[in-house]
Amino acid sequence: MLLLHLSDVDEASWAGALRTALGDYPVVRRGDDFDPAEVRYIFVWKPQPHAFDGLTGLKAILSLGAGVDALLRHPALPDAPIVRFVDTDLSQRMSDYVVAHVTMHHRLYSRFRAYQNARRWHQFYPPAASETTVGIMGMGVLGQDAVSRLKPLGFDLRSWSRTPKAIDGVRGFAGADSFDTFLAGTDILVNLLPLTPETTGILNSDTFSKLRRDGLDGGPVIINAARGGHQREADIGKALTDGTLGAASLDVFEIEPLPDASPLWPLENCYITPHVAAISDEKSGVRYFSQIIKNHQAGEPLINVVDRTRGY
Ligand code: NDP
Ligand code: OXD
Repeated sequence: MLLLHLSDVDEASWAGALRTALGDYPVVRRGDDFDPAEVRYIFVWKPQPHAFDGLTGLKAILSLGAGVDALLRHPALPDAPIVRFVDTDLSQRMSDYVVAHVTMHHRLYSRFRAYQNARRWHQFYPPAASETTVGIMGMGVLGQDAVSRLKPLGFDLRSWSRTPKAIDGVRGFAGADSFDTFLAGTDILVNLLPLTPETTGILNSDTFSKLRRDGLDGGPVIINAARGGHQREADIGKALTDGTLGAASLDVFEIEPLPDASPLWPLENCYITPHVAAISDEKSGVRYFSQIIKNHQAGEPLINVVDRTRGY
């Protein structure tokens, strides 16, 4: 039996689509009449504290999100394998966001917007893409898709990950020891890391001060599409105001929704989106998770299982 426990999405719609995809396999929702001991799979997003109560026969936890940081902090998380969402549709959506914001900052959008507001005609030429270095933190599923889409645009690319990566056309840096060298050549810093104890607060004043200063006019730029816990918002506000950073694109925040009182809202060089960089699409998600259940029921191993000791 599959139990759905989804918050902030249309759970009824997902349940209907999963029932269609899984045929005879029983699919239940909270509030339905079922025996929790019969549940073999639970499909979760932002599970409540009691979500796993009584699930004594659980074989796997299926995460609607690609990021599992919040799930791993659940106080009553059972010791079952966690399968996270990995999908070409999700990767495409994230890369759409990354490409849009990298391109916008490379073409000095903030500067020309200010000129327009001032009715000023001033021919200031942005650099060629090949003269601009995009540094991506996190070279997993999403980071690799992002570089594959930025490469044809001609950007100079570098990556930073925990273990070394050899990707054609991307200069790879790995581990804490190489972080400063990675930053020193980066004009546009893109964060696609998972949130773990090691990566918490990594977007801070110290990091910003190490980015390349003589590249992009107006100063280096950060783009965070991963988790709010990666960023120190007080440091970002300060850096955007004192010129340490030229601009920031932020899709995620320390507290979501971003509070009304946040000093980031009015900053003209801060581009805020409400955690919409990439959504787990229902059609793709149903295809992915129903196939995982079918394969697992047929004796095949689970895929994209989270490594709990690494935290992602
Ligand atoms: P992956 O697990 O596939 O990739 C993670 C990458 O980060 C890997 O390259 C890994 O290194 C690297 N990494 C992990 N820890 C460290 C560290 N301490 N130092 C350096 N590098 C490190 O994740 P995804 O690409 O699938 O997703 C990334 C994140 O994106 C998710 O965790 C989620 O938080 C976020 N996300 C946000 C969305 C949004 O709408 N805003 C939507 C979807 C995801 P290595 O390769 O060596 O293991
Ligand atoms: C995710 C997200 O992790 O939407 O998938 O943030």
